Amino acid sequence: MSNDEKRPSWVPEGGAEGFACRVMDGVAAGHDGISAYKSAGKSRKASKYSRPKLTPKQLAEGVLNSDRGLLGRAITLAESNLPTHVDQAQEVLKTLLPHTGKSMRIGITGVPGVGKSTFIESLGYYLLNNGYKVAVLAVDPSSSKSGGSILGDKTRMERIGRDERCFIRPSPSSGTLGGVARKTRETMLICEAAGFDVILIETVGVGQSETTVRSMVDFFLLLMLAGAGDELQGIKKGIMELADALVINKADGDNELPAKMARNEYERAMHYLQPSTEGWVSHAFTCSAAKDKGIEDIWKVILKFKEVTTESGVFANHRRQQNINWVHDMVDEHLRNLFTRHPEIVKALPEIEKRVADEELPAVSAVQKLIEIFEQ
Ligand SMILES: Nc1nc2c(ncn2[C@@H]2O[C@H](COP(=O)(O)OP(=O)(O)O)[C@@H](O)[C@H]2O)c(=O)[nH]1
Ligand SMILES: [Mg+2]
Repeated sequence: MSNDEKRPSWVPEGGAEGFACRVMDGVAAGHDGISAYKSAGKSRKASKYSRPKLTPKQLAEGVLNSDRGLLGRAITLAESNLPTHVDQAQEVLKTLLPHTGKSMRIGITGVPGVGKSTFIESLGYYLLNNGYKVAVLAVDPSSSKSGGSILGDKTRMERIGRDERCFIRPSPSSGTLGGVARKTRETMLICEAAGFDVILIETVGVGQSETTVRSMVDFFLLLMLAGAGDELQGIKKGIMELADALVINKADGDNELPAKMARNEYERAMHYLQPSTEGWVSHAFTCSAAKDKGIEDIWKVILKFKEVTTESGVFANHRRQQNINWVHDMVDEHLRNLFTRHPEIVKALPEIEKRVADEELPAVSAVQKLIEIFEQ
């Protein structure tokens, strides 16, 4: 299989050797799924069937040495649901854990079309030019349905995707938000161990994914548009309270003035909101991701945030609490899976649901019945 077959369709023609993003094989095709990956310029002729099996120790060493090929393989292993792979991935992670935690973890949310991918590319470009190594991840539980979209808009990441110091990984495309979140967290840790200084996580601004991403990052940024309509206000308040900064994007051309006005309006509104992070007052800004305007100021805000919260101890506390919450989330997820996949529950549930819907059976009794079946 040629290396080109593994290239996403949006790789620019010609001169794409250094292009950092490749489409990985699905897990079912082989756990590390990058048989045709060119590592360090060496072409591997062998198919995935003859690819040497690596021990977790070798994978971890590769990650620590910033070997991009092995980084990809370690992540693919962490994304696998096969029990043997889960065990191996845990071993890799255990070795890597002492080398994690040094990056700045930033979540970016906002409705589709607001410019998240463009913003990430603009900020990523700025960071690369300032000597940072940047990893871009995505949490998009819907991406399996939409056929594995890469960060929503595939054409957006060209400028940074070519850079060797940048690593872009699409959302793991499987199942529940909880499953996607676990994999993204582990990917984030693997990227940190590989030496990336800034992790940017894009999430679709729908459903529960904001809260999930908020729970894995240090700084959470909400992108918005000027004049997006009052019907959105209800949703915005809840999400606004999660944000450490609110940025009105597309402040360019005719939209510059409305964006500034919106900024002032949101700035006022934010006085009445709970702060997202203790000891930090969130503010509103404008930027144009497409024109690279206002990006540096936002990075300065992020640096200030880090300084203030590190000083106060909130930064470290926040991460400790996130680790604890992570365990609870995974227990919840695991128990829910045990429950919903239990053969007797699968059998009994439709009838019990029907009786509850028909008001024959009170909800509490239904729960008692289900738990009884589960515990038998
Ligand atoms: N005028 C203008 N257009 C932008 C800006 N940022 C993004 N866009 C455009 O908005 C559309 C959606 O951007 P995208 O980054 O894919 O949004 P996402 O769905 O939030 O990731 C694209 O057509 C972008 O070119 C900006 O700052 N100014
Ligand atoms: Mg996008």
